[in-house]
Amino acid sequence: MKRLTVLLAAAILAAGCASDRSSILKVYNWSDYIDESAIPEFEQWYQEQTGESVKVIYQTFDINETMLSKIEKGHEDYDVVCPSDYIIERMLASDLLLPIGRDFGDTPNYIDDNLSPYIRSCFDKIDGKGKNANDYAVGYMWGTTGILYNPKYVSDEEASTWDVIRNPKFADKIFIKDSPRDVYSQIILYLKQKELAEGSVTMDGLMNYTSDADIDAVEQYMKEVSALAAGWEADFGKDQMVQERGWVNLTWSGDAVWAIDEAQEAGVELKYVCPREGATVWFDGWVIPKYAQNPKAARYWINFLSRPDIVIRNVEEVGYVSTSGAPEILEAFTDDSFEPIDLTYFFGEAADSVCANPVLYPDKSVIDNCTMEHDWGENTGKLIEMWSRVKGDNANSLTYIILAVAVLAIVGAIVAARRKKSSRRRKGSRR
Ligand code: N2P
Repeated sequence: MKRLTVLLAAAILAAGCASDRSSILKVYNWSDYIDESAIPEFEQWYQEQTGESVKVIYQTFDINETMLSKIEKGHEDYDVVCPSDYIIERMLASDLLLPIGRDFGDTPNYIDDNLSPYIRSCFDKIDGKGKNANDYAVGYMWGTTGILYNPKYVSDEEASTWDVIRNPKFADKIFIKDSPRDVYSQIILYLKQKELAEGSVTMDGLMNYTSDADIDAVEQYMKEVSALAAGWEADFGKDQMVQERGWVNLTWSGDAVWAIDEAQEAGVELKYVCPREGATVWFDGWVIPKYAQNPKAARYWINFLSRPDIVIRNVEEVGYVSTSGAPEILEAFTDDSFEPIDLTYFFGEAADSVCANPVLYPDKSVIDNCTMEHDWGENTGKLIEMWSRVKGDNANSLTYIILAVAVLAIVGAIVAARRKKSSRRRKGSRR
């Protein structure tokens, strides 16, 4: 009888959950990648626009590959997810995405009204195996990968090459983004600089250098870096730089902007550069996985996040740059304290001399020395294995400290719990 009651309760609960699913939107985004007050605002806006209610369940990730493996396994029914360019390419090739329709009834289509033509043209270059990425993904934020450094310890000249991460002068002060694909791309650009200068390879071509010999060359290089590095970071590098525990950080431009602003308040100067050997430009975009249960709310979510006032709030909060090329955005980020730069590629012909933060919006000359990453297909596994070999070699001091603190905390908690228990027992036996 008891068992029957439990089964019945579970069935009622399951039925309740299933019917609730259409009023839930499951969002999977990078950590620190939104102004969180925009989430309840979306729920209210969705109700106003559609007359339907929705509750957002918001979860975050730090590494593309972690997110991808969840989606690939199909165990998670996220409605809207924010992968990077090469992952979008992979998802398209594996037929994991739904097209993003533009059916918004009377609600304006903020997506197509505002998306920068530059972003659209980059998405055109994503190889969707016959599908155009612009039909399956909408840009969110974008930026470059480069070097964040502290000029008190590292000169501009030293920071102008990727090789700064292998400079013994900065031992134990170097943080590397734990993003195998991004790091590999920069190191292959560095290692092949001679061939690039001679014109026997192109930057674009190098993004497909996945032979065992190339992977081996990057592995050997990264093992030297590993011996010097203070840590691999998915998100904490920016804090380490602000606190001057790190002097060099191979990172994304958005983290750099956040760190530069934060450091300035603490009286610390930080700078960011895309090294002279060339760098990569990346794009994160919203996609709707084919296991989504609420594609309608997902579509509205993407539209809402493309609305200029929401874009500005998100950019101000997270430090990354929106893919929106709307005039409101150009106006909001024009700032006379900066030198004029050429942003025609992003905002159109009139933007040939705009005073804007060049870390947020790189000058056209920087973008001309950047390339995009692509999916490695079945070779991805080789890269991931190489990366864990490189990281495995580096049990650095920070790792040891974190491990030691964790072990001490666990042991302390166990000892405290035992003491409490035995003192309770003693009191009990006295009564
Ligand atoms: C922000 C993560 C940014 C992702 N925490 C860059 N692809």
